[in-house]
Amino acid sequence: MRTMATEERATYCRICEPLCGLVATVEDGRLARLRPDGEHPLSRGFACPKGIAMADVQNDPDRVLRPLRRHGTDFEPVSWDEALDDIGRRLRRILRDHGGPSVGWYFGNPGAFSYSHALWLQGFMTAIGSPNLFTAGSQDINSRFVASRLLYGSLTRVPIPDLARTEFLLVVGANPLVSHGSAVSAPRIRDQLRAIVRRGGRVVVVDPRRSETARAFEHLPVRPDGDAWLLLSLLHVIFEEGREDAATLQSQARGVEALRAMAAAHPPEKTEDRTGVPADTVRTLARDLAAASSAAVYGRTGSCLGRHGTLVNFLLDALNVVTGNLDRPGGAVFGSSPLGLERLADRFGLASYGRRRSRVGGFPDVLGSFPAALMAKEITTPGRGRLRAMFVSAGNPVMSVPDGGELTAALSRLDLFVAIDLYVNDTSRLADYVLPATTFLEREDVPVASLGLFTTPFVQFTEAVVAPYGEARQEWQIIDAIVRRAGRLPFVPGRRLGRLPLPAPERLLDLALRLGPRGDLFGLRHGLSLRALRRRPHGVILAEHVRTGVLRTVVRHRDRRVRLDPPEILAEAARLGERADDPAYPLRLIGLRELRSQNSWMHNSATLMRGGRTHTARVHPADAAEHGVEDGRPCRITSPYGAIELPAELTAEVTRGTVAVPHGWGHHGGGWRTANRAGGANVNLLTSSDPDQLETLAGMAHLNGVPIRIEPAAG
Ligand SMILES: Nc1nc2c(c(=O)[nH]1)N[C@H]1C(S)=C(S)[C@@H](COP(=O)(O)OP(=O)(O)OC[C@H]3O[C@@H](n4cnc5c(=O)[nH]c(N)nc54)[C@H](O)[C@@H]3O)O[C@H]1N2
Ligand SMILES: Nc1nc2c(c(=O)[nH]1)N[C@H]1C(S)=C(S)[C@@H](COP(=O)(O)OP(=O)(O)OC[C@H]3O[C@@H](n4cnc5c(=O)[nH]c(N)nc54)[C@H](O)[C@@H]3O)O[C@H]1N2
Ligand code: SF4
Ligand SMILES: [Mo]
Repeated sequence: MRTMATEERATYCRICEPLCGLVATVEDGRLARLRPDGEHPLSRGFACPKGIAMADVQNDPDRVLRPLRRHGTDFEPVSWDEALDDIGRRLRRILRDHGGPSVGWYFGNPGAFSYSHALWLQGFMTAIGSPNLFTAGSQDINSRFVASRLLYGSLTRVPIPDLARTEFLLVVGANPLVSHGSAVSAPRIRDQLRAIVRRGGRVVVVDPRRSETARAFEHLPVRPDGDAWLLLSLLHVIFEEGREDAATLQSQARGVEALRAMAAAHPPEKTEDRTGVPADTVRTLARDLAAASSAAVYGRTGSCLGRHGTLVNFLLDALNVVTGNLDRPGGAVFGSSPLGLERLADRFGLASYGRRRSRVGGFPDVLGSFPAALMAKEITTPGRGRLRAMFVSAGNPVMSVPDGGELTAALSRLDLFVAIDLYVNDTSRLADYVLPATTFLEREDVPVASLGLFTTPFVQFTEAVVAPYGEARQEWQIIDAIVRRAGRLPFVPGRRLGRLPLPAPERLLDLALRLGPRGDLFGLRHGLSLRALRRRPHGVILAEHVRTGVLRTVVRHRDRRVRLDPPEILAEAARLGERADDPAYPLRLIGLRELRSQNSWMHNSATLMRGGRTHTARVHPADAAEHGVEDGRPCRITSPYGAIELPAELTAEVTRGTVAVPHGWGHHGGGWRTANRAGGANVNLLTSSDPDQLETLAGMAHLNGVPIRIEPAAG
């Protein structure tokens, strides 16, 4: 009888941003199960249901494990060589006939958790000479990056709340008890928030929905998209009552007079209509915030996806500066990557903003990418630079980008469409080829994108815990092979590097670690190297707290001061409220994240779908009564751009006038059978890809606060 080889291997989860430690049990080369890692120094035995259920994805019989080629309306398996040869040949022809810009790439959210995927993708774009990169960022966080660019002169410096030391956390549009924290990496974030209250501090949650986080702490309901007015009114009160930290402002910032003037126009009594927040409440909150011994103002998708996302993010940080809470213990602080990435990005011109303009709509690039909402029109609008070929890796833009219907039609018209994914999803089902990617459990990694966002500075390297199943390959290998088949070489991205071919990712990582701010400088001092990280499989805490007093090294403006009067922001503030409300659409649609979903991609897990989960629209009982909508009955939601039908779930957790619907449901036609059976509707049939509807400064999709009406569904 054969004995089974069973092994336990420490790794970390790469589904969402806390990156919790996991232990994988591997039996004969297959993943048997995942459990939380009790020895992980930050997550200390915590993992959420999604992390554990990654085992379902790993072992999913619906996973794509061989290259698939379109065959009529279906797919047939082909060998890697057949797939790559054909893709290379077609790509070469398209490049010859139409040039680099006719080739586009959409890079989805899970790609951001891989240390090698984004780098090779940049190498690909550089090699073929195309500016047409699109990412999930324009549906997620680009407004935050642009705000940082305007404030600090650097797109990639995003302040994080100093959770361990703050006495007052003001959360504007985030639900960390469900999302587990975003644009911040803080394992066990629930415990961290509770600890604030336990030591006598406060957590106040500004949200149109009484979210899980709002319920656990203090809730301040706001009208969807009312945040700009609310934040301006908070600043108004602080300035009017002389509660600003004048000394800190003097030393840290410039342009405060313009900010003061902007806020002066928005007393809380005047903004009540926009925010739904009583003026007295705003005044009290402003005083409490200014009086707190330390405070951090923090926002996430609820503050990024409205009509004025960049302005709102700017104002969040402005509040931190004005109350003297930027770059100090317990305030909003700047982490730094042990890879020295911030400096590298600046030096090599990788963190660009507005260096190029999109062909359609003339939007500035953000970190070298254009608004994904424009993809469909870039494919269908005639003229030079029209997209003829698209690659989609780790994404499902038909479900995640505005106007999924328009995108479905456009993607079907391409000369070449290649998807790199774990599944055939609603997007990749339209492709000529679906190429099988490894899961994160099948690749080595380091959390490059999160290293500067840990509230406790931390780094972890993991090996792959299982070898790739079937014929799955890592994205960098796939991209490398495609570039070479197209007759080019993948170059190190960046403007000032000349043409350096990319070495293997582990080699690059080791270099960056060793030459980075905590590196061993190849033995010149005690410090980090890949070898050192390999010896610490549960990860390494690098410091107890994020360093403060670093602002002058963070800010890239010549005078090293935070800029509170960027002309882009003043212009945006002047545009506030320009759009008249159409009485035909009296309600506002917002998003919602669920504990057992991850955007569109974990609905095929039996464990997560247990209990007959369904997709619903949460409607306030009074709004339902007014529009004749009944609990549990199908209701029709109509926006100026489309309509969907979903069962209504009546609940007073949403404020009056607000309807909340999760995104990422309504799968059909893909290869994930459980997901297809789950039903629901694609909420992004209600959102708009019209360039006029995108946020001006960052080209962000408008996904929260979308005007809608509801009525009972016919029949
Ligand atoms: N379980 C789970 N976790 C996830 C994900 C998931 O799908 N499921 N997705 C991951 C991803 S990709 C991301 S980007 C993060 C996002 O992380 P978060 O932003 O923390 O997640 P959300 O739950 O979307 O929280 C946004 C909150 O903003 C509120 N909101 C909506 N509109 C407005 C508004 O106009 N103003 C204000 N003030 N609030 C508003 C919503 O009601 C919601 O409670 O979560 C990550 N984590
Ligand atoms: N209306 C509305 N729309 C939204 C949002 C919202 O709040 N409201 N949120 C937005 C946000 S914040 C985000 S991040 C986007 C997400 O949007 P996307 O990134 O476009 O889509 P996901 O649903 O995350 O799908 C990810 C795909 O990657 C695949 N995948 C998973 N792991 C890997 C891997 O390691 N390699 C490869 N190659 N593939 C992998 C999955 O199978 C899945 O098909 O949605 C956005 N869309
Ligand atoms: S919270 Fe996020 S990182 Fe942690 S186990 Fe869950 S999905 Fe993974
Ligand atoms: Mo996201």
